[in-house]
This record gives sequence, structure tokens and C-alpha cells, in this order.
Amino acid sequence: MSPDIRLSVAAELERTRARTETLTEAVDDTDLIRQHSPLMSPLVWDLAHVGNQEELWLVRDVGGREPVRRDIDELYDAFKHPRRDRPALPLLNPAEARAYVRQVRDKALDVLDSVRMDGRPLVADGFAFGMIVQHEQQHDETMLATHQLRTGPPVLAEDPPPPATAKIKNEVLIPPGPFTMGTDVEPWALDNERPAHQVHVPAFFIDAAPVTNARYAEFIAAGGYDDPRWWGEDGWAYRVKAGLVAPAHWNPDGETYTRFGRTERIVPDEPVVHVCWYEARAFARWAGRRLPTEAEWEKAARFDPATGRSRRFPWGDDPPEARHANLGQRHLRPAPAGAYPEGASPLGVHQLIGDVWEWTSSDFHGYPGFRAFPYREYSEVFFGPDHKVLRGGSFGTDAAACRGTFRNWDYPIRRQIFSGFRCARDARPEELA
Ligand code: AVJ
Ligand code: FE
Repeated sequence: MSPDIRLSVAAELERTRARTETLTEAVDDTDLIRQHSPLMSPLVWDLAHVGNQEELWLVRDVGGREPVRRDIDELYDAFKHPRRDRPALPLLNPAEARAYVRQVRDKALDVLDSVRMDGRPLVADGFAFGMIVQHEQQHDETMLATHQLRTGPPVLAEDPPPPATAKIKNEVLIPPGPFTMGTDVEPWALDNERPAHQVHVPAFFIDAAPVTNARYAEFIAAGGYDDPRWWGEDGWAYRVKAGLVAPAHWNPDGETYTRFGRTERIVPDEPVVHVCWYEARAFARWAGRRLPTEAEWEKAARFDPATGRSRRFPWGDDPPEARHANLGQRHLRPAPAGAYPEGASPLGVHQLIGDVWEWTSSDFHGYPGFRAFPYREYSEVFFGPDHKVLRGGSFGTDAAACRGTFRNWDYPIRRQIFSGFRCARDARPEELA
């Protein structure tokens, strides 16, 4: 590992830990050990789990060091205990958890200083460190979702997102033809983003921005939640069972939502958030459209028609800056459609990165030639029809865990995540200029 990589990894680890501390120090100990929803872990579980993964991969595996706390591995193994059962476990208390993650971090930094480039793929380009930075960032987003489910007065500071400045089209034509999906070159890409492969994508139209609250409210007003035609058998069964009538966190008045403890009027031109895949699909069908496939989403986000190559991000290959996208928990809400003209793709598709995770129509599968790395439990065990792919990251996602190739997945009923969507449709032959 070059000295440069060591320095940047250390900075990323520190920056990430600062966010973890904000999320876990904003509430008192009672709140940290409480379960705010059966869908989520107590925050203190996430905290120690982050430390435990860092211990497993960096301290023990990469560093070859003695365990810090071998006795707690089982408690923080996400596959051993479902979230709903975690509050009943003999977890580290908040003070113990803080001391534990500190101790692990000191050892991990020591490993970072001394580890030799010895040809192990896990060590090459700092991958294991990048994986651990991303893992903690992913849990920071999960903890932010837990904060959204918590009741009580606000504890997180607000910083409003930029206003809409660009006038954007309704939809954009993406020309037909092959493009490169996935990557072999992103140093911190996870196994499910690899390998790069060619995919032929027929011409299609995609919304220039995510579906807004105003558009979504039209669907509600048109009786969309009461019409089984839009939902499909599976979606309708869930819609009825769960009593869905609006996105999560919209209040019964139909005019306000509650975010991180603050109740405010629904902003019409903000992307809708906290909808499940069934709601997204129902809206799309009602609108005479459909969800994009994952390949369509990635082509819209990465394909550069001038060169034919796939970019890292819609705006190019440079890492995300504040002017490009609403990422990193800077703003605790999506920004209005048109707020990030500098983040648009060459063809004029806006806000693909940041704001809201976007549901696609695709099931989560490995790409052709997929190889699990470094462990099957990161992705492979979730492959199959039960999980739908989401793309693009949200306001709660850090730049380290977000890029044009990044794939997220969840059950089609989930809406405690920062999930929205945009629509697509096939292009008719006469629409191809
Ligand atoms: C990629 C967001 C689905 O939170 O379950 C965290 C990320 N994997 N710890 C999740 C993850 C292991 C994962 N998602
Ligand atoms: Fe995890």
C-alpha cells in the first residue's frame, strides 16, 4: 500500500467515525439501548457491530493480531440474531461499546501503519480498509433510518439542501446499444459490482428526476391506493395487510410529514421518500409507465454518448463534491428536483446520485462471472427473487459507499430506508430521431 493510500484511508476512517459518534451521541443511553422499531437494531448494537467487523477483518485477518474480544463475535453476527431479537441480547452497554470501538480502532490504525503489501487480494489497494469504511458508513445510514423511526423531540441538526435552480425535462431518451455495466477498476467496488460486462440496452425513456411528492400526491388523490389494478397480487396483498395509504411518515392530514422529530408541510418538488417497491411499481403502472431495470438505471447514470465509455458518476470520473449530489447526511432530506445541475448526466438526467435510493424492477443477482469476495454473506446469500435492487444512494449515504456501479438491495415491502424511485418506458421506433 502506498503512503498516499495509507493517509487517505486513515482520514476516511476518522471522518466516518465522526459521523458514527454524531449519531450515537445525539441521544442518551436509554435511547441508545432501546429498540425504536422491530425493523431496526438498538443503536448500541450497530455501534459495537461496526467495531466487531473492523476487529474481524482489519485486526485479526489483515493484521494477524490477537482478538480484542473473541467472546462477543456471536452477539454481533448479523446472521445469528434477527434485528427484532437484538435488544434482548447481553450486549455491551454504551460505555463498553464506546471503549471497545476505540480499542479496535487504535489497533486497526496500527495495522494500517505496518501492514505489508504481500500480494493478498484483501490488502491490495487498501481494499479491506475501504470495505470497512464502507461498512461503517452503511451502518451510519442504517442508524440514521433508526433516528427517523425514533419518537421525541429533534436531536439532529438541520441544514437545508440547495433550492432548485435548473429547469429540467420530464423524461430523457437513452439511445439503444451496448454499454459497460459494473467495474473491474473501482478500487473499493464490492464483489457484487464486478466484473465489468457489456449489456445491450434497447432505447428507453427515463424520468429526468425522481418522482416528486406532488406527482405522488396525484396518485394518492386519484385513488391509487384503493385500486388493485396497479398493485399486482403480491403488492395488493401487502398493501391491504399493512394498511398502506401514503408514504411512511406522511401524517393523516395528508399535508405534513414528520422528519427526525420535526413536523412540516410536504414540499411538492422534493423526491418522494419512504415508499416500498410495491408502492413504486403501483405508481408507475398508474402513470402508464414502469420502473427502470437495473441495467437501464446504470446506463442512464454512466453512459457517455460522446465516447461510448461508462463513467464513474453521471458528471464524470471525479469523486462527489457538495455541488454534485445530496450525499453524506449534510442535509437530512432529499433536495428539490433541479437542485443539482452540476451532477446531471451528459444526456440530462438529474439527481441519479444522492437524494433518494431508487427502486429498480430488477431482482438482485450476481453479474456473469461473479465471485464472492471476501465473504459469501456480503452479497451472494441475498441473490434471488426476494430482493429488489436499489441504486444511486440517498441523502443518508456517504460518498465512500456510493458510485455509479454501487448496488443496494432490500425486500419489496421495505420503506424505513430512504427509498424513492423514478419511472421509465420503452421508446417507440418513431421516437428514435
Ligand atoms: C447493502 C445496505 C443491504 O445493511 O444489510 C451492512 C449493508 N452488510 N452490514 C445491509 C451491510 C453488512 C447491507 N445493505
Ligand atoms: Fe453490518
